[in-house]
Amino acid sequence: MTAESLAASYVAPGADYAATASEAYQAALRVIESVEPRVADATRKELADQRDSLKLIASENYASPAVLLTMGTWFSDKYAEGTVGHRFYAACQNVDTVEALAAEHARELFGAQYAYAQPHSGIDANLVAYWAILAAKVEAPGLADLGAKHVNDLSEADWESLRGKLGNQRLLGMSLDTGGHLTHGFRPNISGKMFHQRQYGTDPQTGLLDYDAVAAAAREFKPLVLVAGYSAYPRRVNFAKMREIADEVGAVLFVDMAHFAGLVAGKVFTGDEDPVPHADIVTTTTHKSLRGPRGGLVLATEEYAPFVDKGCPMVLGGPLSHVMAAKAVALAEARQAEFGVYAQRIADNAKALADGFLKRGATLVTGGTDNHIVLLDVTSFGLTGRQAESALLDSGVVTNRNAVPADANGAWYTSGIRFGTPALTSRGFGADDFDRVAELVVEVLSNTQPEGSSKAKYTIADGVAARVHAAASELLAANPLYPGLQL
Ligand code: DSN
Repeated sequence: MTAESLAASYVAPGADYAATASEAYQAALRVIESVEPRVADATRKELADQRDSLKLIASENYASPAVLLTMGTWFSDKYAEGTVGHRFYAACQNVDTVEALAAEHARELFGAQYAYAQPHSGIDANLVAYWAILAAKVEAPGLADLGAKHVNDLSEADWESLRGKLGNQRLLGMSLDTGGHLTHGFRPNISGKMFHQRQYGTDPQTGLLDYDAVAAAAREFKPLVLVAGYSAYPRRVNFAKMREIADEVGAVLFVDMAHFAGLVAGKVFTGDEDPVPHADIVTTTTHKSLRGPRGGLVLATEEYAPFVDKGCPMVLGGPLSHVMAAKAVALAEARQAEFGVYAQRIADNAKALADGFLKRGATLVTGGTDNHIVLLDVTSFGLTGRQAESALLDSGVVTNRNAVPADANGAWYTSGIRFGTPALTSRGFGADDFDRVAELVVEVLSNTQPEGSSKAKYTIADGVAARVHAAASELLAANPLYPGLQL
């Protein structure tokens, strides 16, 4: 499949699709304009800006017009607390339809026993998962011991005792600076306050996950929940090994696949690298490599399904029905054969980007990538992540700064830049384009100097930002975003 046909396959499946989408957006913007023209203007400008920048933020993508349009409907106006067929509100028959479709597509796509499409975001999905585990492993046996069926039946003293147990459980997850997520037990996050937490890291020499070290930490700490998954680790994880570790210490294996769900959906990660057959609960966002609307999703085994299904009222209020509808559309797209081609290209392009950096002498955390992420250590350019991020942005390259393991500059200034390939791959970028991206990034960073001892201020040599932005615009014009879509 050529880059052009790949891009076309998701934004323009029919001959007049782009024209139809153009008409739809033009009409919508006229309506918005009649009420608040500044919002219509900002909406047009956002598309123009996204069209003319190299979007390399690893957690972003471009959803199809079908997904985007599905979010702009009257489903937004409907309350539907509860679950399919069991709502606390009347007249939810159409929400039932779209929620059931989203869950069905998710189950089929990932081979999961159960799927829950209500979480509004990744953190909501993770909170639903954590509380489902606590409900299954602590609350339900606690109620049984007390001979009660429902928490409302408990005396004040028994409820206090059970609440104490719920708040006294252990979680072991990957540390933020080695690539884990805030919600994996980072103390400033609620996950680090709900649980007694401990963090595992990566090998200080290689930057790679050390399963023996994870196993040793698990044996010593004996967590209720072992968390696997990452936001900034540029390598694959062996979930069969994580399962073995969890089983050895009697932990529940929870995998957050928010970043790489598209690679699982597209069957790039299979066998030991596919978390779904190995984990008790898997969560994801739907808007990253999965290329859907902004939202969350929980997959679970039958054991945990009844607990996840109580995400509302446990953690969530009313679901975003319009977003669940868009999840159904996006998951239907991800079930098409072309999505597998797209997912493989995400990984191939990341490799091309990493190779492009390495051959130009740059330093990468773990020395490369085998997923969709490339983590560049910018200290060799004499810069902080903050300076590098800003200099790249001035040059039309949108990235985000990210900590590297044991980062001397901390989580705010950082020493790294995280790159991801899902978005530009959606535009049709191929390996040669990503090599050129590496060249442009290195050109900017090699020509950027810190100002004095500041960790934020910097100077770019004259003409470099404009020259790189012009070169980026050429690449972008050859791989247009939403080709044929006119506002
Ligand atoms: N903010 C997301 C990311 O960029 O990885 C994770 O929450």
